[in-house]
Amino acid sequence: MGNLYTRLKSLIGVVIVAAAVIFAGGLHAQDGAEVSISIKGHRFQPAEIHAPANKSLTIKVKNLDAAAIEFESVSLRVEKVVAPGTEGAVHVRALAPGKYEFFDDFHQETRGILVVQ
Ligand SMILES: [Cu+2]
Repeated sequence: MGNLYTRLKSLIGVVIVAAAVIFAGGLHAQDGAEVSISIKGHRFQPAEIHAPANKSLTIKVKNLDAAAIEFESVSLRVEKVVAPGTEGAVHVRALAPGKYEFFDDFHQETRGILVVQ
């Protein structure tokens, strides 16, 4: 029966590790919100993105165009160059509810809005 006890112990160990990983993953998800956006044909897709208030935010910007872009926002106080065919992550502080405009600083007609609520 010693063998069964050892196997049971290691099984419990595996379950505890799995539970810890799931728990840590859940905590991490609560740290901040994440939203994804693409640029294609010098347009943001979608042109309006939404995020929860009072949570730090990561905006993942995928540049599907052949030219570099610079994701920029005065009100969000961020700017980040994203090379063609790559994805950049823009980190934003926790925000009050409101609308925050952003644009591609290299192609200023390319504009979008972040709605925080
Ligand atoms: Cu700029």
